[in-house]
Amino acid sequence: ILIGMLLGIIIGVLLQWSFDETNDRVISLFGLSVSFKEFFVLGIFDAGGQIFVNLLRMLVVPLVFVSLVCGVSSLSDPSKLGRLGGKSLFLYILTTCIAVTFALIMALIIQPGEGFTLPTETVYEAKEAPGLAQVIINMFPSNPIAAMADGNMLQIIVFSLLVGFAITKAGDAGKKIQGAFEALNEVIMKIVIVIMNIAPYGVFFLMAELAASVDINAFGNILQYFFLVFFLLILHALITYPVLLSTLARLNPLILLIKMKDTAIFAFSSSSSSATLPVTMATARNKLGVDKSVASFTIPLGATINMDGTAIMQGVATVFIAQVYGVDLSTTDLLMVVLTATLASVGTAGVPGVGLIMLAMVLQQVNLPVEGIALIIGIDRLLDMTRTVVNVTGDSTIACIVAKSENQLDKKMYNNMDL
Ligand code: DAS
Repeated sequence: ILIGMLLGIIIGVLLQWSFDETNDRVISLFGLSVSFKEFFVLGIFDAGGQIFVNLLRMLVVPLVFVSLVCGVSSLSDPSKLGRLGGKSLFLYILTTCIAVTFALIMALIIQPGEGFTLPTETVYEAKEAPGLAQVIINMFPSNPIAAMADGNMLQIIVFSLLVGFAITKAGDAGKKIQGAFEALNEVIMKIVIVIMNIAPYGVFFLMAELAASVDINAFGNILQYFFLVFFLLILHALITYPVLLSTLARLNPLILLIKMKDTAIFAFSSSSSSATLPVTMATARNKLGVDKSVASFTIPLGATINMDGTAIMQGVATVFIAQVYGVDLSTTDLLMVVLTATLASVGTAGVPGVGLIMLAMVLQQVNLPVEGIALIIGIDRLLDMTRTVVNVTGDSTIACIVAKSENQLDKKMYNNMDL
């Protein structure tokens, strides 16, 4: 997968350099004259990349539904679910709050937006940020099939929990259904392995299309913003999570970071926590020793509500945009950013670019001009890829901590570096 990624970047950059607008060779196919670069970049690489991401997404709803039902129905005592949920939720919210608070403080110190000229065009219409009550109400599906069709992850999670719980109370009938779900789960995990086998090609296409189309001169004027976010993302992944893992679970954090390599590449190239979910789940269960009953609950929940990387971008972007527009953020404003960024990440699924849409909610909440997003949209894709890696690393870290606290982590498997 690593080779696929590096090859993709090399080919993409070559394509960007050798075929820019001036000397882009035109090839005529069946009377259609199309530019060589367009044919490759917008044709083959884009199609290949989209097919690969679609294949990954295809699995998300069935995988979450089936593995969650299996996970809950295999719980010896369902009351454990409350503990699992409580621990996961607390840790997810805690790490996101740490992430966005740290980002705000660093952005206020570094002042990345000082001395910046303003663009004019507007980009985003901010959607109303969902209030806490609304987020909770929206978690309960009025139509679970519609929730699955729409990929509404929080509703799917709630429905799966109820089905799994009901199975434990349904005696023989429940046993039959549980067997069916176990079998289905095995089949779905086999599909994950098939898709992971074609990953090198999918990652190649995704990276080639990106490297050939990223607008390199957009960096000139917002390098400070870019590198501050990038630096904080790395810091959060290499300090916050390892500290939590070694203090709360007494596990060697280096092992987790090394075993997360494939998951990180999937997250980086797909920019989507939920598309990476099948791989995050497979890694947690087969490499980090997290028991199925814990992984099938904490990982999908994390992929949906835990986006520390996104919260870091939103913290820095908010301060950056406030500075550019000459707005002083009060302490109340900063607290509102922490709350809104945390809530926004709970309310939205992990798909590419969702961080920017949520940023519009955060800016609106503190009365900042939403068009400030135009400043950072040019390089957001690269940051999106990096923060998605941080998001899935957080999900895996919390899964290990919760599993360890429930004595559901196979420490031998975790420490086995051959896996
Ligand atoms: N791409 C999102 C994710 O999948 C993160 C983001 O958009 O900020 O986690």
